Amino acid sequence: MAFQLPELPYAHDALAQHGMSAETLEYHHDLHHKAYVDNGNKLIAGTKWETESLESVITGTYEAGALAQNGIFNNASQHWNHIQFWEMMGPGNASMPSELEKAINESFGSVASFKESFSAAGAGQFGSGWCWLVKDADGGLQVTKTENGVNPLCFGQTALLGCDVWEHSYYIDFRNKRPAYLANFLDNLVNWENVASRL
Ligand code: MN3
Repeated sequence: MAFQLPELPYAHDALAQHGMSAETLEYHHDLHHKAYVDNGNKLIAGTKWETESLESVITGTYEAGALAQNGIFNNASQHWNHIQFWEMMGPGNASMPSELEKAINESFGSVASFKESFSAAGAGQFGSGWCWLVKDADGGLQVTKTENGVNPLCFGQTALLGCDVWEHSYYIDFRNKRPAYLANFLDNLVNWENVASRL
């Protein structure tokens, strides 16, 4: 089915006081995310993917190591990643629900240790990509990082939290300071209620 750019779940300036400016969201949502939608729609037109769900397009076109050649995968996965990303943030500064805190403590020892691991994954992703908190098929949580648009769906994992570490996500507000962007994301931008709802 044709990809559609969703509205942001909050106003463009709603996250500004939490470290993500309206200008960043204007570029990132209105231009970058829209481009993945538009390019994806052009590429799936007339193919068997046109009638498939977004998730099926992603898992059906993923080929490890063949990303640069795979325009349908790249645009479909980035479309899905950004839908999740917008929902995973919020202006409400939601505190972490206890069931999520318990699951994080069980897998990482503490919330602080989880944050350290997540930030290290994001800072250590060479070039464009994402860092994630995922739930494995066996129910355990782990932190991962992926290149370009690759996401947890490719590995049969559930994405609980993801952070976009492409430069377009942080360069306006944080310039080249990706670790500062990641720290601000975890401390001020994450909607922990949304993350818990994905458990
Ligand atoms: Mn992006």
